[in-house]
Order: sequence, then C-alpha cells, then structure tokens
Amino acid sequence: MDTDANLGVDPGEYLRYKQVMEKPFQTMGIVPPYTSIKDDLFNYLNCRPKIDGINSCGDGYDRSDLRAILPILTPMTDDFLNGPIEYDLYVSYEMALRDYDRDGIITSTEQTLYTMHYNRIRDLWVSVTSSE
Ligand SMILES: [Ca+2]
Ligand SMILES: [Ca+2]
Repeated sequence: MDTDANLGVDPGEYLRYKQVMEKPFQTMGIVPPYTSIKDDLFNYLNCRPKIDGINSCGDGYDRSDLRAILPILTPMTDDFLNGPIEYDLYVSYEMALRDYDRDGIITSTEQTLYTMHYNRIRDLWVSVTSSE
C-alpha cells in the first residue's frame, strides 16, 4: 500500500490500493506488452483516484503508480517473490526501461516507445530461439 516506500500511507496511496484491489486493470487474457490494450492500460496507470471519487488524470504515471499496479501485470508467483530480484528492484528496472528522459514520469509517448521496444526485442528472441 505504501507505493512510494516512504513508510507512510497517504490518502492517494490508500485509494490507489483500493482501486487495484477492487477494480483491477483487466488484461482480458492478453499478454505483455499489452499492445492492443495499451491505451486502456495507460489510462488506468495515469488516472489516479481522487478523494472526492472523481478520477484525476495527469500527463503520465510515476513510479508509485507503476509499483501499485505491476502485480496485476506481472503475477507475483511464489517463484517470483522468492527469486533473486526484490520487488522494488524489479520496479526500478521497469521504470528505467520506460522513462526514456529520466524525469520520473512515464508519458503516453514513452509508453508507446516502451511497447514498441518490448515487441521488437520479443520478436528478436523468438527468431533467435526458433532457428535453433
Ligand atoms: Ca507512502
Ligand atoms: Ca519520462
């Protein structure tokens, strides 16, 4: 629930937690990088619940948004949780891959670049591994 890891839970973090628990993003069986639903995913990440109940959408999402929602996008199996990479380090890796200009905000353009990059690398690996 403490998505910015500052040892406190502010109302925004609490509402984001409730959103993720009660109205999680629906992947509808689509697998990463969620190309066909990338705009819906971006909107889910970008629009934070407000205290008055009305969604608040900004210019992008930040690390705490990503940290709150990654468990939906990457199921946290026991193997993952007990693996060599701690969750916060994993979130940092994901931020580094997405935040091209290193300003701490993932814009729609950066989300698109990330998705394109992910697809390109996945296709490369598929072509490499299928030629063996
Ligand atoms: Ca906090
Ligand atoms: Ca950025």
